[in-house]
Amino acid sequence: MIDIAIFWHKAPDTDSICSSLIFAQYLKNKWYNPKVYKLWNLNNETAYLLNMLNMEVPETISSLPPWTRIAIVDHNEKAQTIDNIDELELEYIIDHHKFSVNTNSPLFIRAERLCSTASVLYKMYKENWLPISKEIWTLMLAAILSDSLLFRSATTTKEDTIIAEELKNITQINDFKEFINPLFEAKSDLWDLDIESLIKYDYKEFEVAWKKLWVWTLETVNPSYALWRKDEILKWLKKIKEDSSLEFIMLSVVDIFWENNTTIVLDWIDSKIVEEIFNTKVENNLANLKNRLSRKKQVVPELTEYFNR
Ligand SMILES: [Mn+2]
Repeated sequence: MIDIAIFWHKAPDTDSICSSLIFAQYLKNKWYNPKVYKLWNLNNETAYLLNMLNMEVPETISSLPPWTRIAIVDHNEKAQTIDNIDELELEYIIDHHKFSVNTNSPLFIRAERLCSTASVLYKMYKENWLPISKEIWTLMLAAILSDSLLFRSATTTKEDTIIAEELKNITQINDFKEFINPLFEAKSDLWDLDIESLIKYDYKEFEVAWKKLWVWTLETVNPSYALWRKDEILKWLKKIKEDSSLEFIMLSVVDIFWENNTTIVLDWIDSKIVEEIFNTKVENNLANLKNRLSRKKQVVPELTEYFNR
């Protein structure tokens, strides 16, 4: 019988999915019988990875029966998780983001300031002397390389690079670039996406001082795929901002090869905010945020501070 459900955040990235699968194995070692679900479709990068490793794609859900015991991975904000979270028994949070969670009962929380949730899980396995299969080692490495954008992101720590070196020895994947580039390419393959899927590829909703902010990041080796559809994107941003009563919305197109962030900004109100916070100019709805590759470290903290004022 399944006794605990594990899932990752809406609009998932590779770290969140790998980490859910890695944590499922961890809980099995602790005599649980977990099942991993997804709340959203996989992006092309993760689909490519699971296919490469011959791993099953988890079933999609939007809610679970009341009192189901759950573990949430790579997120902790209500806006990003399963719809009926308040009816469920939250037992575990494994994460590496800022915290804004209120819980009704005691639970296990493990979060560290590392580049990926997979790095946190690597340490948990080591500390507990748990056995790990080759597949799980590979998922860990993929998640670390993906979330750190091959160590280019400002979230990367010394510890992450040491963990990656240890994983290199174990997996015998010696050329990180050769291993991760096809994944980055797969993620950047946005031609066939309709505009709604494109802009919802990796959005995150935040609530600051009762205001709703949506911050998108589209990591790609081909930023032109998104930028040449700017007008269509702006129409959607407008619609979403109105429909969801948002205070602020932005979409960062992050060039992971040249390490540059071009952000699409909707209106003059948002433009003023972006200009003030990031010390830049918005022209034709575009702002150059330079090498701000990391949403969690170089974008969200500034926004949070601004809206808390
Ligand atoms: Mn992550």
